[in-house]
Amino acid sequence: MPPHARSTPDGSAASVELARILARERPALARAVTLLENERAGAAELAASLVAHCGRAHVLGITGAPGSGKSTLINALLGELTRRGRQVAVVAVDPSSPVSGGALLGDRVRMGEHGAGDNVFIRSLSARGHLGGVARATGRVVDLFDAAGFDVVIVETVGVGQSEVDIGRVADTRIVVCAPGLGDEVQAIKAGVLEIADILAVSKGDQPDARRTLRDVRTAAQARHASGREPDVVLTVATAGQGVAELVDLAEAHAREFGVGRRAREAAPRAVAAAAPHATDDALFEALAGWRARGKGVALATVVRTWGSSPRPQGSLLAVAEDGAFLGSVSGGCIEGAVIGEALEAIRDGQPRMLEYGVSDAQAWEVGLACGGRVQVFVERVE
Ligand SMILES: Nc1nc2c(ncn2[C@@H]2O[C@H](COP(=O)(O)OP(=O)(O)O)[C@@H](O)[C@H]2O)c(=O)[nH]1
Ligand SMILES: [Mg+2]
Repeated sequence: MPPHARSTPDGSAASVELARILARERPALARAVTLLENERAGAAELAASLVAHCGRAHVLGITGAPGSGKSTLINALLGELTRRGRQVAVVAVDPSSPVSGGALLGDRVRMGEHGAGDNVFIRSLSARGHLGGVARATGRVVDLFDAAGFDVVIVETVGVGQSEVDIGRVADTRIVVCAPGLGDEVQAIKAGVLEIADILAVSKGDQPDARRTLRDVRTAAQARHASGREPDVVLTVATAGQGVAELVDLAEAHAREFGVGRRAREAAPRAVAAAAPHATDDALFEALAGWRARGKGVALATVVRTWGSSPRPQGSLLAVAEDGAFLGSVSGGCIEGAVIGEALEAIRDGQPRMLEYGVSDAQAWEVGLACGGRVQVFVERVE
């Protein structure tokens, strides 16, 4: 049983659903994407509860101008990655097209070849409503697939500056696709693509202009050498599967060198930074009272028992508001995400819960209690 589910023995609908997600049950994944994409009630809580399970997937960002061959390349990558035994999820983001639109339908048909397999899960996201929605939904859906245990999560976005999704934020390895001709390569360089690319893939290598484009892109990549890491360059013919294994090799080498879990790494220090300045109990209760006065639901987490080298003593407090604001600390930052997720659920369902995390427990690795020790935390809604 996934650890998170075990820590909520109340068997609430949300914890059952989370258990199904962690078990990578496809209907649960599909429901979760829809919930997150449409920001329905419960989306923020689900997102918060996923965080503790994230950080293992290799997130590949694939970006480039429309028509540059991203979807075709992803289709080829799916073949190569599954041959290598990887479980792969794809999030295709195209804010300019509705889900049923031609471009995305085309994406689905091409990528659909692999969609039926248990090792591949593909979803398209589109902008619905307000600005910022796609970016937030994309990050959350990537977390969902990461938490569900996919080894690789591929995010397809339209070229730099044309998408509100900042691929540099989301992806561990950023692949920029440059198609031959049309001055795309020059455009790409102008658009600052070189600054974000870890790997430059010159697509449609079977086209007459491809060699020249490859030369131009190589020259541009070398020029960046002075200002940072020189991006790798690879020529691909996705329609014939050429250069695809090499691209996967380069991506995997990049992950080995720079690690994965960029999103998780960015989120974790935030949690630590916010939690670390030990709020005095007075300050914490003052904040709690302030949130309640503004009509927000609130919960309080209390460390009730510690073993070994737990970084926070018994009686340490963490206050959480329904919008995700929090103050205080129950650990060195390593289980705050999980506890906040539980607190949000407690605010919603009113059920108090006792949680346990620790190195002597099978859960330890799952919750990333890198700071050691073992801890029991009681979480309750404050009325
Ligand atoms: N000749 C050739 N055409 C390709 C190749 N890869 C993609 N295409 C074509 O380029 C067009 C755009 O591809 P698509 O993958 O939809 O581009 P995206 O908009 O970047 O996702 C399609 O007509 C593809 O068939 C390739 O390796 N060689
Ligand atoms: Mg596409």
